[in-house]
Amino acid sequence: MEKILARFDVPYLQVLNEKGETDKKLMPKFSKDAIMKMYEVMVLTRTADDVMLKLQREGRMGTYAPARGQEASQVGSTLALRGEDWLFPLYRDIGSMIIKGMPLSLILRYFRGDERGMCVPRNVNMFPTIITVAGQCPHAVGAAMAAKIRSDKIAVMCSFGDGASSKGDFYEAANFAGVFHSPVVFLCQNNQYAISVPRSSQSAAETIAQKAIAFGFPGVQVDGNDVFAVYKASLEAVERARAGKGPTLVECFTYRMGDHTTSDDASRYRSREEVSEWVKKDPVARLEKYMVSENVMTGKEMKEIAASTLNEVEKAVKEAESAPKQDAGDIFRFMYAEMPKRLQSQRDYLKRFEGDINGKR
Ligand SMILES: Cc1ncc(C[n+]2csc(CCOP(=O)(O)OP(=O)(O)O)c2C)c(N)n1
Repeated sequence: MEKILARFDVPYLQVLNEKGETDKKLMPKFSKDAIMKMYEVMVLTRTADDVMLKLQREGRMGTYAPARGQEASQVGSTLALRGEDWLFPLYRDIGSMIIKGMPLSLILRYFRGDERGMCVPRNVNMFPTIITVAGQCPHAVGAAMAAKIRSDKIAVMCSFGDGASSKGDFYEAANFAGVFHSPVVFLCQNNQYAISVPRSSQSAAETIAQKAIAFGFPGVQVDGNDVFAVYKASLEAVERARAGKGPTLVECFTYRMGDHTTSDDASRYRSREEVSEWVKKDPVARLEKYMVSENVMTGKEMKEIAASTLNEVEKAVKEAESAPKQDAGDIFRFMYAEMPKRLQSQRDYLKRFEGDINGKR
């Protein structure tokens, strides 16, 4: 006997195309203010990104992972969350962190090497950003499982990259999430590269979204440079989670326009032609085209937003740079409520060199 046991679909969603035109049937209901807010945070993310790159080149910032090109994926997804929902971000997620309420000055401090920058304020339901690729996936699912046990009607969003989708941490987390029907949204920002490894070498699967099927929950691929589509798919996933219907994988098909980090040179592994094809799909420019044609905002208002966001970023930079110098012991302080002996001795060892660290000797 031979028969087909199951068939699966992997949907794709685009609402706003490269010309700035929307599919009216799919367009979510947004007020003019909501669209303006979306745009403002996307511009703030891009401005902060540009400023941080310059600061790094001037020696005023540590290694930084730019978000340029991924603003729609970050802003559209996190906007679907409420205050009580949790976000587990990755290092590149400044747009998501801003939306979740993380003060920009703290984000800047973190990338300046100040551990206190990731001491997330109590009223912000976000875990500190994690550098270990995919390490946030089990944490996020654990939090979602806990929420379910406590009957908290919340959703947890786990943000990660295409490279992270090849890690065991992701598979283990996704498996648990499926089995325990956890209220989690796996938000994969497929920016086409994991440092120099292209998506084609990352996985033989046609989409990352389809990986969800193996774990027993739905996956959808969205145009990650279309803030409306990202929002729509993320909101559906978040509402499914809150309603007790389990996890969803949302793959945002996007592009990292800049280098992987300030220590990378992307021109060594990808062509100018490839980058310029993606520049045509720029998420910020696309939203601008829409806003102008739909009379949501004028060019003059856009210029005002550019000036006010630059102002906001400069204020945050001043705040970050004028923070009191950190104690060398701080890198240990935020790890455990009670510091284990092993860490105490490492801290004491480091403290002996503190003068050197702060340039006092
Ligand atoms: C466990 C682990 N292995 C390797 C690294 C080094 N590393 C940092 S970022 C990165 C690529 C991650 O790519 P992806 O998940 O696609 O996210 P992206 O950086 O492109 O946003 C690697 C290999 C790391 N931080 N953690």
